[in-house]
Amino acid sequence: MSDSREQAGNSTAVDGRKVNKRLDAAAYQKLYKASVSDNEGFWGEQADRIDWIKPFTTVKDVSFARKDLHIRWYEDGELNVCVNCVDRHLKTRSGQAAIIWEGDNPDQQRTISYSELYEEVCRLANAMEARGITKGDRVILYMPMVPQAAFAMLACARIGAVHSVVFGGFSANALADRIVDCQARMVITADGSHRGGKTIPLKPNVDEALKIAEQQPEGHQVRTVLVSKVSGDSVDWLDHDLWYDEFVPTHEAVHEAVPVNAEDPLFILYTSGSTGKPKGLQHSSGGYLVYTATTFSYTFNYQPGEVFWCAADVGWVTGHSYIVYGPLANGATTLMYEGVPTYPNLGRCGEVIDKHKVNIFYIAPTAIRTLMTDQKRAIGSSQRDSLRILGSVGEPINPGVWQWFHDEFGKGQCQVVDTWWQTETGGIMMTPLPYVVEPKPGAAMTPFFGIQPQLVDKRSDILEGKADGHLVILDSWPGQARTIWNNHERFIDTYFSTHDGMYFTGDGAKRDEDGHFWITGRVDDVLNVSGHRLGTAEVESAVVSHPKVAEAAVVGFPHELKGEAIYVYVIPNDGVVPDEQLTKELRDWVRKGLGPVASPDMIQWTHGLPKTRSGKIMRRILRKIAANEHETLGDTSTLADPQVVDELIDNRLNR
Ligand code: 6R9
Repeated sequence: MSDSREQAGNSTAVDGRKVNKRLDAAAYQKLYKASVSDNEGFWGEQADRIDWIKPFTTVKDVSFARKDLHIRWYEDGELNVCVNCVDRHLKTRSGQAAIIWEGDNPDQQRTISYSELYEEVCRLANAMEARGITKGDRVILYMPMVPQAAFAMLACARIGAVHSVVFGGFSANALADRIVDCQARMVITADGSHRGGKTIPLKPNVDEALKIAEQQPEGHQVRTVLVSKVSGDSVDWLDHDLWYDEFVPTHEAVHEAVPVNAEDPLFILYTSGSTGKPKGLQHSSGGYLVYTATTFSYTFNYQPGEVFWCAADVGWVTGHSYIVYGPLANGATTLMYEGVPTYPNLGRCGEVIDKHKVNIFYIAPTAIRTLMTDQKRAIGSSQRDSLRILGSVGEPINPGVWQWFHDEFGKGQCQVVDTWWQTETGGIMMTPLPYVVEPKPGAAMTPFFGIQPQLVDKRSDILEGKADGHLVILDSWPGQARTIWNNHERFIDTYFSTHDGMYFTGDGAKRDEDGHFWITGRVDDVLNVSGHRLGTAEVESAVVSHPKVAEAAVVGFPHELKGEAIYVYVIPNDGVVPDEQLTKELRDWVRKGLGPVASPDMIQWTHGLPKTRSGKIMRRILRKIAANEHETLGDTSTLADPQVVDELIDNRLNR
């Protein structure tokens, strides 16, 4: 199969500059078709992007059948992910910037070359081994957006330990759940983090999380907490605590990387589902790295020497795949930003782009919408002429927002890629490739090589042509999550039981007359608040755990900036008279339980909830009321007590 990877490609003039397109539309079509018809051939060839210690002999061994579900890629190959992201670049680009770090405070920055990255990671790997961490052990990272977060991910990969990054905005409770679920042996954290000019405590949350974990039946296995000095706040000190900045530098700056099998887990990342507690999606070493390296290279048309900025947090999958692994596997320069896009003012993104000559900028629609609240300030005095490609991820991008991003922020000089994918997919699954596929504002457009998306109806029948249905993927790809940590049954139930023999994404999508895909959003009970995934069930459990609450139902409603916001309907316990004070208390309770991202936007107290006679809450009705669309409620005849609906409408909060 002719892979365009090695083809020099002629440079052509697009967007007012000379670019190396690498592919044209016809070549894309041809390569896409070949990547599906000879899937193993395609992925076998892409695997050459990385160095293998022991070459694999089989590319793919997959079954999506419920009874025999397994996903294996390159299964007898051995590699080391860290060596691929760091060591192998030392020959050609040891002095090149691997990571450019930009502080929350605009006066702070640090550039880390590939050779410095090597030394930092080796010291930490040695330090972790000195504390007894070995291959297969789980390590929780609860970190600010500082270089040490990337060092820690890579050091885990170097010794074959499995990292699980927990977003710094999550609460002690959420952290405790994850520490217990994956039975972590070490936590790497910081005293606190800087975001938007404020300091946010992290170490105190770790202390509290470990206390909570101790009280659970399974207990916890954490023997070391490694604390990086970031905020300078004073913290309590316990026997298992060690300062990163004192302990790590005492170790050698060379380390012999541990070979791992392609299917050995690289990381576990927790994400919300429609029911129960967050699931720990387990990702592989070999397949994941091949997939992120390939998608990074094609989707962003990355050219050697360019600066790539993904403005996500490393606590999300986007940060894993496109701040750390995808860029570094390609020997790229990746920019890591500590703060929020709006601090100290709305012009910060443009300033950072000018300061570091960013060529490719990848961000979530929710952040773009915030910039659009004051377009003049967002543009500020920045020039942004270094920009060549703009990317969007995390939720559907409204066509008007796309247009502004392209016309104003990108000055009409950039290709915009709207990339659809999920924690479960490991990397980008659909996107218009730059210079190749003419984008339509708001559409994820076309599948990546080897990906076979399809639309099905509720009976799992495949829909042809122009259609609207559940989005499924028919066959595996190397970056696919392999299982849910410690719960393979749940993995099968969640993703492979709704539509037999297919991976169900949980999203709905449309295909237009040209065959292009438009993602319409979740079809399950998962909310997408500012690009963060939250299960309605998770928020409901947090609400009902309050001693004055009897029952609750949570739905999302459209929100101009956040995309989706949280609306909570609550029934108080008998004898409790809800007032403003209690509403505030409940909001704080949920924030404390799940973290600030889950803070309810609206809390409506009620005497009842619309239930069917079998006791199921009819969320469809609650969604309509929350969206102030009660005129179009639809059929309510199956409700046990239709009067409840009138009360809910009379007292609705979103008018
Ligand atoms: C990478 C990431 C996944 C869910 C996904 C979908 C939504 C992500 C999107 C998009 C429309 C896009 N989503 N990208 N919807 N267009 N370009 O976001 O992972 O946090 O697991 O969320 O986000 O609903 O199912 P994750």
